[in-house]
Amino acid sequence: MHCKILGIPVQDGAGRMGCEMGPSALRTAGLVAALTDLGHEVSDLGTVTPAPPQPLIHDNTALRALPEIVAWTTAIAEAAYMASGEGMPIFLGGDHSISAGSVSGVARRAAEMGRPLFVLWLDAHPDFHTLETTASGNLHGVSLAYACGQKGFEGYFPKLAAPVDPRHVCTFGLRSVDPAERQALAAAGVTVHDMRAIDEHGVASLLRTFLERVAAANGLLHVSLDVDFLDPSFAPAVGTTVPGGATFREAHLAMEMLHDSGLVSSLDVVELNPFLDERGRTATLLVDLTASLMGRRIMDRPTRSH
Ligand code: 5AB
Ligand code: MN
Ligand code: MN
Ligand code: MN
Repeated sequence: MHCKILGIPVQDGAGRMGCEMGPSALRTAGLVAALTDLGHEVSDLGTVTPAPPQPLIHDNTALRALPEIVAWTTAIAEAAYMASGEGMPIFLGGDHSISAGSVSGVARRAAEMGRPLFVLWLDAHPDFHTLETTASGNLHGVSLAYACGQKGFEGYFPKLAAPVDPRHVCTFGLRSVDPAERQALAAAGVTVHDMRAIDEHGVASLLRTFLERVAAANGLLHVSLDVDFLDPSFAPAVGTTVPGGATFREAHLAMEMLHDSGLVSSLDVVELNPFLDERGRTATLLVDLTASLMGRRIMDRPTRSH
């Protein structure tokens, strides 16, 4: 596989500074070598740069850095579109606002290829706020709603070439959902596997069912990995810690199953805040999870190809 790495050092979408160091920390933790060791060809395409922000006024006075995130989204969507279609783009955040661009860019490519795009959102949060409903105003909490074509982004964020069908989205690991998000997820038909469901049924059975749907539809699959999917005891380097997250092995199992499915076509690794890390352990865990997704395994197993 040809892995195409893009550094996207956005931090204005999060409530605290530090995510701009994410791409550097992931590179320092050995991402390129981990992928090369697995036999992949790796191209580091460098750092995405945004256009200059244009002034924007919105009624929701809580919104923070709207012009900056809109400018980033435009640039990221174009870079994601250009990097997709062949090989495996890996988008290194940066806070989770980068996925407004990465998902919309790969969705445009998938539509051109005539393939439905599915999204697996591994996160403590659904990031399903609109510009109206967000109370914190932090735009890392709206990216999935935007990519799914939810209302209220028109005139602010770039027009979507191909909105993701919310019924093709699976949120996994949720344990912090705001009331407006709860309603919007249900109305849009997003699949929600919260931590309660994972406790009750396990990662394997829930994920297998979703992957079977993707395969049956001949879909492409974008995986968006927010650090806070993991329990903070394993992954402390994140601004939005929520207890009760995925364990070390639950996260690896998800990655191993994703690899074996042969369905994943692009990946975000987001929300790493190296300023909050403990001697690089979160960055190292994220590199190891990416390696599991790209084929590192304990023992040999068959892999499907689609
Ligand atoms: B993350 C919250 N829903 O809107 C909000 O980390 C949290 O990308 C958003 O998942 C968390 O501020 C965004 C309370
Ligand atoms: Mn998130
Ligand atoms: Mn989150
Ligand atoms: Mn469908």
